[in-house]
Amino acid sequence: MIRALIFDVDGTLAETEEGHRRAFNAAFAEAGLAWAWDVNLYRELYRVTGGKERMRRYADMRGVSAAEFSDADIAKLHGRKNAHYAELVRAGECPLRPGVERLVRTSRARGLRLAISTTTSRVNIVELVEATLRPNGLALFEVVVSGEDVAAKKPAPDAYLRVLEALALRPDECLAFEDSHNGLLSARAAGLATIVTPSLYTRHETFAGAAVVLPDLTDFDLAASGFASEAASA
Ligand code: XBP
Ligand code: MG
Repeated sequence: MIRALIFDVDGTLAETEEGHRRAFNAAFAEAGLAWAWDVNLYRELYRVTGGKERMRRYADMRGVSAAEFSDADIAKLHGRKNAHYAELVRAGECPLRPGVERLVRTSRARGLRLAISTTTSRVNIVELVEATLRPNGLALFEVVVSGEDVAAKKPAPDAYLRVLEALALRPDECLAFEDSHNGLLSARAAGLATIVTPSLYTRHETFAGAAVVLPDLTDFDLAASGFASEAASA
């Protein structure tokens, strides 16, 4: 019996990665760094989950040492990147993906519990959800676990395990929604059946182990998908 739906954020709720990429570039330019991430490079860097970790990987690729570019430098730059990202989100540049709002609202209305499990920063979750699921979008989600709340980001299962613990539900009582290979690995490692809707930066990835892979959530119907749920029996 499915009692809760657990959503990834970036790429799943909304097509956000172009927003993140542009925001990184804006922060780099503002800091006087001659760094610019194009789409192809970002696709490669995207395999590293977490914006700070992604910057560290890029510094390593360029042979820039931790002494020259410290964790404090990264944290400062990441804060500016998130500020630029917030501006883009507020300007409507990262709309929800098709079918997301319908699924979120109908599921809630039918008594399913909703949660978020993501590696992105909490501030980015708040900005996105409040800008796209008006009014009070965040209140729709009973549990929100961000990258800052866990020791290990996806593909580790930590973010999903934390959500399950907070919901006090077993994995077989929840469904995960993901867009990426790393997200799928994370959800599966937590024991969750996972619906995958590949996004702009993950379309080339493989999704072995997914319950189903769909272009988006437009036609997703929990009752018709074969998962028994509180909503279906309501
Ligand atoms: C996607 C990520 C994030 C974002 C950037 O996470 O890997 O790092 O690209 O966000 P998910 P931050 O799909 O799990 O939401 O800069 O805040 O890390
Ligand atoms: Mg994602």
